[in-house]
Amino acid sequence: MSALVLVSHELCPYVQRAAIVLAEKGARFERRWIDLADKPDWFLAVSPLGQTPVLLVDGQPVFESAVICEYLDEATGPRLHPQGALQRARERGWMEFGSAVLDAVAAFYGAPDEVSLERKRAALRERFERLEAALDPLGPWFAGERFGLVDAVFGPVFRYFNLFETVGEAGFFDGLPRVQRWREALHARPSVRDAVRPDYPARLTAYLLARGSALSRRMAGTAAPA
Ligand SMILES: N[C@@H](CCC(=O)N[C@@H](CS)C(=O)NCC(=O)O)C(=O)O
Repeated sequence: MSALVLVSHELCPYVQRAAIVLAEKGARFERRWIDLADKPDWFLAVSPLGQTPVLLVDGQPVFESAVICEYLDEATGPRLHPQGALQRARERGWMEFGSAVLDAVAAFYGAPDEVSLERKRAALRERFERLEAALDPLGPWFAGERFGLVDAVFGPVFRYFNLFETVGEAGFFDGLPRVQRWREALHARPSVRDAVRPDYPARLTAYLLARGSALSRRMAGTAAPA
């Protein structure tokens, strides 16, 4: 078995994907934490885009989270991707969609003013309505009874909403029962739960408060009255 090191940032949702897949595989791996605000030279040497995650496999870097997940799925059992080429392609498409949802989440928490915050909220809601239509009717996972790579991608997406709800930003999943059930199943999955450190909520809160965004002001209780 190769020596695996997952180069990580404490808040990075893309890192979490790889950590979830590693846990699902039961793989032994080391986590090496870095500060993206102060990237060490050794990290820049192995990360062509200067981004986390990077997986070091016997010292050889693999970058881009989807590529890391696919590599791990090919290299170690049990397979998380489905057997059929078409089904695999479809799930890869929804993994890409997961990255677009992460962009929409960042646009929401980074929205500079109240008008754009509401616009970004609506855009995010539209993404989840799309997912509702794509999810397996019985669940609990994206495609039914098999936990797949696409499920690993969405664990970190839903984690943001745990925090949003504690600061009164709720209702994103109202009327979307399949999405709600999927979110709950992911929340309870040990690989998803353990993909972040225990201080993650406090760190994310500090990060969001420091954005200078409409959400930061709401969180700090300084939003202008509507
Ligand atoms: N497409 C990349 C995105 C990774 C990414 O955006 N990583 C962020 C942290 S979550 C990063 O390293 N940002 C630092 C930078 O871009 O300088 C992937 O899927 O791995």
